[in-house]
Amino acid sequence: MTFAASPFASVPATTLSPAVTLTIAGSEATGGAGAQADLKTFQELGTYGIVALTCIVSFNPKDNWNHRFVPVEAQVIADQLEAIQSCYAGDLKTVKLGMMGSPVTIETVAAALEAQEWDNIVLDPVLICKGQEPGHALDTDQALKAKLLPKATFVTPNHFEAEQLSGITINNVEDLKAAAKAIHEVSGAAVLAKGGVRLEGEDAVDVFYDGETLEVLSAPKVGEHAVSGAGCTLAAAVTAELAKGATPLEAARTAKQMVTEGIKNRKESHAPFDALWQGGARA
Ligand code: PXL
Repeated sequence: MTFAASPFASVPATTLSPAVTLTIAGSEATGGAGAQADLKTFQELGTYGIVALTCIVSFNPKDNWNHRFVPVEAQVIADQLEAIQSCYAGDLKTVKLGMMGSPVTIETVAAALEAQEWDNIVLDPVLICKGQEPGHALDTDQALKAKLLPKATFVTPNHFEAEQLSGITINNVEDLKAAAKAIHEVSGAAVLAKGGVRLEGEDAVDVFYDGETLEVLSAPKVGEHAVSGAGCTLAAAVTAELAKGATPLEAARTAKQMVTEGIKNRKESHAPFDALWQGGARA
């Protein structure tokens, strides 16, 4: 039996049993970002998607759509991961790390990661969440850098996160390249640093660097506004492609293409931002 290949599948999902992909991430209730975006991406790219929830984010329409954030108790995160890792032992080799939200969550996740071998640990270094208390957010950022960044095999910082992780101010593509290199030096991971709509110019430009290959991935900007779920979808698509056996560079190219199509075919709502649709290439 074969599965119909998604238009993005640089590596077609032709095996009987789909590759398993886990996201350890937060719920974003409106479905644009977080675990919901990850699962839709996994499905679209033909992997078997699983979620362990770290927190629940509910935008607040009465307060400028700021984030209401509720962490999932550490023991409940550990329980989810115990169930998942026992269920798919031997099969589960690829994980995506999304929003963690607290130092204790990061410690819990780091311990679960250490309980087994991984082929791919894709870290979307979600550093801030609007609505979190600043002191708490800083502790979370430090824990993420200390405990998860060193475990990552692939990191996908956005403009802000790339500045924070590299210490470099990013105003143009050359700065983005320098930041990608610096983040590779500290983590050893392949890096896909996202300029997105934040850098001036006609194109949304991202930089891939894995210690050997430096590649600028570029696509014409679709509007000038960031779309909800673009970062989550990009990292989830990298995760799915790696799980199917793509190289990091192939995975990055496929992910960029999927995000571009998803933004072109985005979903409007009453929120002041649109959300990427993972089925964009089917539209
Ligand atoms: O896009 C970053 C992100 C990740 N995870 C969750 C979120 C958001 C942004 O809203 O809510 C759960």
